Amino acid sequence: MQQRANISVLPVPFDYGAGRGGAAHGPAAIVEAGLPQKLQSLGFPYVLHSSGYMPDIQFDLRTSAQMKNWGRVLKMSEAVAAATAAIDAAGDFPLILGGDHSIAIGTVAGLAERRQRLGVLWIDAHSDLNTPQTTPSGNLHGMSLAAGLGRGDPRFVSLRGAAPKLQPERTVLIGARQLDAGERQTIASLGIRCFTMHDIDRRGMSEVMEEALAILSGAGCDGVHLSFDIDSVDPGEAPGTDTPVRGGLTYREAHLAMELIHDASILTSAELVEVNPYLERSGRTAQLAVELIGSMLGEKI
Ligand code: 4U7
Ligand code: MN
Ligand code: MN
Ligand code: MN
Repeated sequence: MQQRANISVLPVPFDYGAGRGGAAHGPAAIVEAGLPQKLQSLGFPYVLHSSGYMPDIQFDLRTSAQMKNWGRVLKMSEAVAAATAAIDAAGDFPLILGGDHSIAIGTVAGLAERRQRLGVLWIDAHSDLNTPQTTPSGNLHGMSLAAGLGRGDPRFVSLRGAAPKLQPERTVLIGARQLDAGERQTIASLGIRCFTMHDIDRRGMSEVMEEALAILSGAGCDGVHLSFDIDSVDPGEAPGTDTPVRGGLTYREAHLAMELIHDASILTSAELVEVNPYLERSGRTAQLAVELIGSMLGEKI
């Protein structure tokens, strides 16, 4: 991102897209772990939005086996899309704090409003490419990237108008290590670039990120969104998350990825999702989130 841009921090206290509760408290945990102080110490002007833009979803009980709590996810997505689009239109850098990863249905829809060639860097143990037809769980946080790419229920796919919001050639995955059969098929048939943990093991994070960033730099993007799922990091470092998968990014690999993203100067927005402070006592996962945001903004450790 451009140095000195105004950062607009949008909390999304929402967890009905995940299989259990707790991630709704992620934004508060990340703020309490020192995000404002971090932004200040790095010299970024910032505003911290309240969650007052979120609609009342308590009594929306619309649900199905294939899309659990879809009514609540839809209402949240509409509000998040509107808030994200407004921040982007104002020329600020949207920094969205999740919440479970279903919030990306909203953020991507909001960003795509002004950016028809939006690139996305999806750092995650998973690919979140399930649809209501392929999902093994019915949890919408496993379907958010699919929705952005135009796959799934039309109410999500066409949120705020035109679909698809994303194109496969501007979509890059990093850190994948738990892909469902239907997701593998989608990656292959759409030709999405997916750097798995195997690739990172063999080639090293530095080379993998270099290639990933070169793909996005050369893809004619009119913006690049980072969607960082904290479960990409190894559960030893990031235990406070709903769907941990062993064999993840080390502390240093995660930071290096963020540092290289900063150095490429291509980001126009970012989100950090899936921190669930209910699953640990130490607060180390939220602390890690703050540190990683620091590296994304130019801190070198
Ligand atoms: B996350 C899963 F089956 N693929 O669809 C599913 F393994 O946002 C997990 O990346 C999804 O954390 C994880 O339920 C969603 C499962
Ligand atoms: Mn995810
Ligand atoms: Mn994940
Ligand atoms: Mn998860």
